[in-house]
Amino acid sequence: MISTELESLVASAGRLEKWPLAKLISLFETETEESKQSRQQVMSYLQAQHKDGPGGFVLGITGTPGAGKSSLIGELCLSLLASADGLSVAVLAVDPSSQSSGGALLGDRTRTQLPVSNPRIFFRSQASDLDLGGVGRKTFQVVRLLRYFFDLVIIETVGIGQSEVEVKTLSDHTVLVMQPLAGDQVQFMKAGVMEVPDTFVVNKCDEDSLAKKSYHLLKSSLKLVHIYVGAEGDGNKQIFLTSALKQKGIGELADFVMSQISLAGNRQSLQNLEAYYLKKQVARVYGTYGLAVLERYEKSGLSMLKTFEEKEQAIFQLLGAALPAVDSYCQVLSW
Ligand SMILES: Nc1nc2c(ncn2[C@@H]2O[C@H](COP(=O)(O)OP(=O)(O)OP(=O)(O)O)[C@@H](O)[C@H]2O)c(=O)[nH]1
Ligand SMILES: [Mg+2]
Repeated sequence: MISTELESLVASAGRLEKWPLAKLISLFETETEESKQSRQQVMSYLQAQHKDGPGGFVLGITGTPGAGKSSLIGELCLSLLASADGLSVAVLAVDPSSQSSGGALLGDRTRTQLPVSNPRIFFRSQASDLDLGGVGRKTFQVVRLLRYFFDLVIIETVGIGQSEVEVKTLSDHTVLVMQPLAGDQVQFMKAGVMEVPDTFVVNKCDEDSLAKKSYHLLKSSLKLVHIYVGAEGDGNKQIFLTSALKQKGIGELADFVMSQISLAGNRQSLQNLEAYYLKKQVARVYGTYGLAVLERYEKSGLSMLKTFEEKEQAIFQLLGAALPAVDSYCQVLSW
């Protein structure tokens, strides 16, 4: 059962009202007992309302620091809002946490030029978890919520190795944004990172000659690692050349994003995503032992539980229950 207060918050968020959305997101980012209970109520309610799952398409945008991700997202949103009638977009910018203070710089709020007063767009900045590089638990929680309210959820994260893989698990489509290539970046491509993105964008192609050169250099570099660029299909990937500064190539990228949104079966299921994060949570606290217990429990009863929160609570209760047994065993040994 959902409380009346939460029900009205969800209804207002469903109308894309900014303050209720922000309040709900905060509930999903906080790890208190109370917020967990509220989260469970909200998720059960939303799941009951959306029998076919959430409709939102998740676009992950990653890339090296300063490649122009925020600027590009700003331009892309403007183009999407202008061309797609009624499309609603949420942007979740995951800032790298500052190591010294543990807080986020939240610089993206000022850099992304989003028409934030537009009722069809919502922007949220989030500090990344220190232990996980680019995206983490909080990002997962917020993305699974936003997918119920928005047609498109864009995640911006700085690409630093592992985070590309993380953002890919959260996203239905992943885009790697880079700057026009220099020779040393070709080396970086061999590190296995290039297999991760579905699509490549070379931003800062302010001049056409630079755009052409970048396209050919990237295409031939990708070929070296057996990634082929060309028309869609046959496992080919695409390269887009953009300039956020001069608004070049943005319309093409927006059209491509719209085509991805409209492709049926192009969304990963929320269940898979939740199962992945449950495993991750368990492994983080209890390691391989926890994973072994989870695997057995999944076969016997965990799958009967409906929400991620119920499952999380049940497995952690079970794993925690083993500790008193260990204590009594140790006591027996010490006698
Ligand atoms: N010349 C040129 N500069 C650009 C372009 N896009 C972004 N910039 C500039 O590049 C710098 C970084 O842009 P951001 O959009 O903040 O890049 P980012 O990838 O989001 O940066 P982080 O989030 O800090 O990793 C800013 O000074 C932008 O003005 C472009 O198309 N051409
Ligand atoms: Mg940025």
